[in-house]
Amino acid sequence: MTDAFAKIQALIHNTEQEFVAQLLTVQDRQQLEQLRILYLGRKGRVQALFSSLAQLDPAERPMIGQELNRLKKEFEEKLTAKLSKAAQSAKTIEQFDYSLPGRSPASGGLHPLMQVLDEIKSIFTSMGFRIEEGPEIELDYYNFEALNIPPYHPSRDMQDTFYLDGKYVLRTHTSPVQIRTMERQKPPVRMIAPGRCFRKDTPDATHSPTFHQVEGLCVDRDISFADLKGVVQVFAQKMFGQDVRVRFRPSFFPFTEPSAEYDFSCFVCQGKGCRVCKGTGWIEISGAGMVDPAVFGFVDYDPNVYSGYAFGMGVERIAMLKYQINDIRYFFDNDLRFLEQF
Ligand code: FA5
Repeated sequence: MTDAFAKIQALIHNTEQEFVAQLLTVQDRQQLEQLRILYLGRKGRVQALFSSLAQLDPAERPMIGQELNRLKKEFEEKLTAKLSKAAQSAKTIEQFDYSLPGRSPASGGLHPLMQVLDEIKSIFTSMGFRIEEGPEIELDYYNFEALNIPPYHPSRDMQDTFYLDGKYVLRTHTSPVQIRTMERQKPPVRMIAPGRCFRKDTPDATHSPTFHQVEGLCVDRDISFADLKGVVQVFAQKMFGQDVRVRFRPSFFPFTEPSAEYDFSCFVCQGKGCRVCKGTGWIEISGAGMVDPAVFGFVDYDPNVYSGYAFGMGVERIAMLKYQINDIRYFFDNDLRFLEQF
């Protein structure tokens, strides 16, 4: 083997390695064309190797010639493969229409009941009420006893609930938060307590076994029933506009004296009477009354100094009025066709 033979073999080896390395760094069709010219062009590196065949011993030429043909073929194939790959990705890019409007991600929203609760909270806080909370799994003591409902009292029947054991119940109303707040705080008290309640009620258009209430409590010197009526009237008008009518009816709750229930005029029939208002023209919204002095006894407030009013409104009933929904069960079916409207 001559020196020239060894030298050209080393050159072929290096050229091949450099080509492969450079091909890897090529980014686009233009660079690919430059690489093709550099190696396979008329004045390219493969052609230069062919020209150096003349320096070889004639017996050595066929072997190197074959080697160079193999190299040329390999470069051509590799360049073609890379070119078709580049063409394909360019096509993918061209097929994408950048002028199309973007797809906005589906965003969640607040449940209509939560929206109504937020509105109720903001109306009451604007009137100086603070927001309090209490547990949904409540002690019998707070849910009943401290509200002047002893174990034997028949009014327990109206709020039958789910008992967890002798001591705990799923709270039937938000009124226990009255007691918890008064235990913690001396008068004056002005608070609302929104939250979930549970009863063994058979579902119908206006009743659900799980529902929400907003409790209200105001205790100070010289608080009268007129204050209660004024606050309820302002709330009704802020929530439903000037035309809504409010009526108070006498009622009974062991923890208020005197007690009342108040209704708002029915949205469906404007007070004429329909299925939703059960023919009465009114929808019952809330129980209310003046805090019974016996309740003050449980929290150590002096009934000779302080008086107060309390109410417990049904949030679903308010939402039904607000959005003209004629069946409470829609709120709990979890049907997106309903929920997405809010
Ligand atoms: C009470 O729950 C008393 N705690 C309210 C109260 C508070 C009176 C403070 C006095 C002082 P009542 O059981 O009437 O009262 O319920 C109050 C309101 O909750 C009802 O007017 C109604 O709007 C709503 N409500 C009651 N039960 C259900 C139910 N099953 N489904 C939907 N809403 C209900």
